[in-house]
Parts: sequence; C-alpha cells; structure tokens
Amino acid sequence: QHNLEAKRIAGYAAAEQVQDGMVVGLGTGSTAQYAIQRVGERIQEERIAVTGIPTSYQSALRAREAGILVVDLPGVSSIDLTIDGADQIDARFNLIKGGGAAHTREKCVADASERILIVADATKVSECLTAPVPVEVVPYATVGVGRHIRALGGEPVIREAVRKDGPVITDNGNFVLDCAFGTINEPAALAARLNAIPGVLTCGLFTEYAEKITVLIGESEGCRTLTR
Ligand code: DER
Repeated sequence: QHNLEAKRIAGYAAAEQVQDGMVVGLGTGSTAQYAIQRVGERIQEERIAVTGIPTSYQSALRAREAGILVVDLPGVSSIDLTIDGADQIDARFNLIKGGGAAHTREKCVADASERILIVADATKVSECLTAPVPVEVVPYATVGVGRHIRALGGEPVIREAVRKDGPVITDNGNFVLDCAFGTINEPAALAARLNAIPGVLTCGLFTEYAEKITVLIGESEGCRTLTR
C-alpha cells in the first residue's frame, strides 16, 4: 500500500507540471496512470486544454476515461512534456523500461519529447542498471535473437502471459524477451548491440534521453526531484 501511495504522489506531482495547451506524452504502467488520472482531474477543475499522446492501449484507454483528448503520435509534430515510469533508473538517468511491454512506443514518444518526467517510487532507483532488459522481437526471429543475446552475455526468456496462454503479445504484435545481463556497466553500448540484432524492434535500455529527463520519486513525506 505504501508503494502505491508513493507512486500516486510521484504521478500527481508530475501532472502539476502540465500547462494549459500542452501536448503531453502519456506513459504506460501503474505510476504513469496516476499522472493520467490527475491530468484528467485538472482538465475538469481548471478547464485547461491538454492533448494526450498515448504509448499503449492502456494509456489511450485510461486517458479517454480521464477526459483527455487523445491524438496518436503521427498527429503531432512535437511533444512538450512526457510523463512515464521506469523499471530502473541509474545515477546518470539511464533507464530500463519495458516492464509493461510498451517500450517501443514509449521510446518513440520519448524521442519526440522536449522534456520527460520519469515518475517512480524509491525502489526503482539504483546506482547502476541490473534489472533484466526487455527486448521486443519479431516472433519470426525469436530463436536467432536469443542466440545473439546469449553471445552478448545475456540470458533471454520469452515473456509468458498470465491471463492468456502463450507469450505476451505487444501492442505492435510482437514478443518480448526479458534478458538478464547482471550489472550493465556500459548501457549505451549494450543498447546499440541489442538494437542492431536482426529481428529486434526495440530494447528497453533508454540511454539517449538523460539531458531531457527529470526524475520524480514519490515518498511518504512527499515527492523528491533527483538531479544527475
Ligand atoms: O513499461 C514501462 O516502461 C513502464 O514505464 C513500467 O515498466 C513502469 O511500471 P510501473 O510504473 O507500473 O512500475
């Protein structure tokens, strides 16, 4: 319960940075959903106009429920502010994302964003990246991709669905391999190698956006803004 409250505090704090008329990238996951909820409340309370760019079916559906005007990414030339979660955040603001299997669209939205607010509870912050790296793969290429990942020192596991038999299928119709590499000392180099493997669509290492990221960590006594 404490954990959910921390996520809510971070998500709500991020939503306060949304200004009238903004185009806002709407992240995926339980923490980003709190931001979507709060943006919806602010639209009602303050009559502000916000255009939301979703990163998944989940965020599109929650945004519509919240009363946010939802426009898909091709509909806008740039995004003022994106609010999204992460699975792990290191001291240099490199991220591991993809716990929700939405990291391909999340990366496209992050890339188009002027600023990115990463919202999380304290458990996501780590000195260096150690979590498994989600990799979205074209199903046809899964075996070959797995071989390349093992050659890079990773241990790939196809992400099985819980309430569906068989693998998780992403919003783009692909599989996800969760790849344990242990401590990742050169995240940008590993990301480049993973993204170059034939059949890999996107890996969950976000190493290009540190300059435009602000991290908001929800805690019981309030929200902490991290600096690099
Ligand atoms: O999939 C993602 O990258 C999400 O941001 C996600 O991993 C964060 O999930 P959470 O906010 O539910 O912990």
